[in-house]
Amino acid sequence: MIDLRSDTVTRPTTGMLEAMFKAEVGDDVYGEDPTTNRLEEKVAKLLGKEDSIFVPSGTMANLLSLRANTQPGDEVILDRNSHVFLNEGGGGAAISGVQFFLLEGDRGMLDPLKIEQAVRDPGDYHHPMTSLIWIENTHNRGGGCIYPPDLVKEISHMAKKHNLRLHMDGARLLNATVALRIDPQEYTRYVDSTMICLSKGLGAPVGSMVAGDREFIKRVRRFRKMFGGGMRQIGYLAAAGIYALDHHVERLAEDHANARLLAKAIAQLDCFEIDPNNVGTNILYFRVVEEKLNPGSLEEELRKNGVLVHRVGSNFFRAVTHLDVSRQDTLKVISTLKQVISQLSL
Ligand code: TLP
Repeated sequence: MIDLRSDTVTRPTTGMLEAMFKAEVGDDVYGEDPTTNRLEEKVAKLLGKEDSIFVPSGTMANLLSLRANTQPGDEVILDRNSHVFLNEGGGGAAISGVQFFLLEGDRGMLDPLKIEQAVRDPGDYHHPMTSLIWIENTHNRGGGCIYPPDLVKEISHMAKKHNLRLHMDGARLLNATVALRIDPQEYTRYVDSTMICLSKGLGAPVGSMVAGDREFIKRVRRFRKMFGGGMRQIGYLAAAGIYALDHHVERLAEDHANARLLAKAIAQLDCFEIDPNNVGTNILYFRVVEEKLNPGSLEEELRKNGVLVHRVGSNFFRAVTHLDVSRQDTLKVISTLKQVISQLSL
C-alpha cells in the first residue's frame, strides 16, 4: 500500500529503532530521563526558546498551550479552519475552558487588521477577555500553506499592542522552514509559544514538543501532569525524536517535490480541480468533478490498486507525502490514478 492519507502514518526506520533500543532512560516525571532532557534542550535550542517539553501528541500540545496561555473563559482569535478548532474533539472548550473567535483566513493565513477588529474591549466587563492569538504553520486545511514570516511579525506586533499572547501550532513548522530554506527562529522569535510534531513528516512514532519561556513551560508541565500526560521511561520515544531531528529534517524537501509532482499530474487530468501553484509543502487537496467521475468509486478503486487517500468531503480529497513515500511511489500513484480514471470516467 502507498498510504497518502497523512504523514502521521510513517513507521520508524531501522536507524531510528536502533537509537530507541539503545536509549538511556529514567523516570521523566521526576525529571530523570536523560534522553528526554536531551531532546527538550535540543528543541529549545532549535526554536530559540528557554525551554521545551515532550508531550504525547500534537492534540495535547495544543490543548496544553491553550490552557497555559489563558484563563478559563478567555477568548482566542484564530482561523476558522484551524486544526485546534476542527480536529481536536472540542478539547479547547471542554478541558482548557476557552472560547474561539473565528476569522476567515486566506488559506488559513490571518489578516492582522481583521485580528485587531476582533479584539474585545478589555474595559467592558460584558465581554470575554481576548488573551491569545493562534496561528497554524503550515496550515493543514489551507493545503500545507506557509505563513510568510513577515506576516507573523506583523501579527506579533498586533498581539503586543493589545497585550495578547501569540501561539503557533507548528505541527509542520519544519516543513515551512525547509521549503523557505530559513531557520525556524525566523518564525519562533515572533511567537510566545509554539509546538512541533515529531510524529508527522519527521517520522517518529509518537510525540510533540511545546516550546516557550521557562515560566510558560513550567505551567505546561503542571497541566501536562493534570491532564494525565506525565510519562515515565519515555527516553525510548525521545530517542526517536532526537534521531528524527538529526536525520529527517532536510529530507522534507523530497516530500515537497513529490507533492508538487503529484499535484501537477492531477492538474492535467480534467476530472480533477487543483491549483498546483498552491502546493508548497507536503499536503495537497483536490476536488473531483462529479459529472466526470464518481468520488466514492475513485476512493475504492485506488484502495483496491494499493493507494490510500483521505476523503475529506464528498468530492474533496487530501493526499500527503512523507518519509514512507518515495519518488518512485509517487510515479506509481500517478500511473495508478490514470489507469483507475480510464476505467471509471463517466
Ligand atoms: N493532523 C492530522 C489529523 O488530525 C487531521 C493529520 O492527519 O493531518 N496540528 C495540526 C496542524 C495537525 O495537522 C495535527 C494532526 C495536529 C495538530 C494534532 O496532532 P496529533 O495527531 O499528534 O494529535
